[in-house]
Amino acid sequence: MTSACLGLGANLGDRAAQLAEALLRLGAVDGIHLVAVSPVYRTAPWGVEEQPDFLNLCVRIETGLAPPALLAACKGVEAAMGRQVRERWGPREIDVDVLLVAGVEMETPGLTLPHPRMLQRRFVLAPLADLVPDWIVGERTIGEHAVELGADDLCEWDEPESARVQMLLSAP
Ligand code: X6L
Ligand code: MG
Ligand code: MG
Repeated sequence: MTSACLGLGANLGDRAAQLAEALLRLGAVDGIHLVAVSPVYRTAPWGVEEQPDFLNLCVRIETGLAPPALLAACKGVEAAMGRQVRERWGPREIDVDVLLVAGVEMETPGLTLPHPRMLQRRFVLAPLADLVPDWIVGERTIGEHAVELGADDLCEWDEPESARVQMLLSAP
């Protein structure tokens, strides 16, 4: 079994409900066990700025799946939830990304680990730093990367939506 972290985001529909549904679906996958879920952050959209704010969170898992199978499981959850193919970087009802797999560095056409752009994204680093502040990526810990990136655009703990996700996870 290997520890890994996934990043989830949603900016269409009932975002917290979709995050919770994705977590339940991930936890139901053979070979994926949820360990800890970060708080929910409300975050400004990156890439395409004219779209609704996102809710983002990260989840720590234990998995017996190799990285390509883990990625396939994430894409399977997106597909099962009816994620539409829309414009690049555009709005989506659910997004599940593989961020980190402990001890794995790899670069393939379909999957690069650690996630190549996660250190520039506040909406990834903030929840990730809540979960695994001491994991090392490159030369620094996640906590140090988060401090280095600092605060800029909207990226704030959404207390009510965090509570809703927790509630939906415990009593779906
Ligand atoms: C210049 C050009 C600067 C492109 C940034 C950043 C593009 C991130 C795509 C970029 C650029 C992305 C989320 C999001 C997206 C999310 C928030 C992406 C893919 N996903 N914004 N934008 N949360 N807040 O999960 O990450 S599209
Ligand atoms: Mg993403
Ligand atoms: Mg994605």
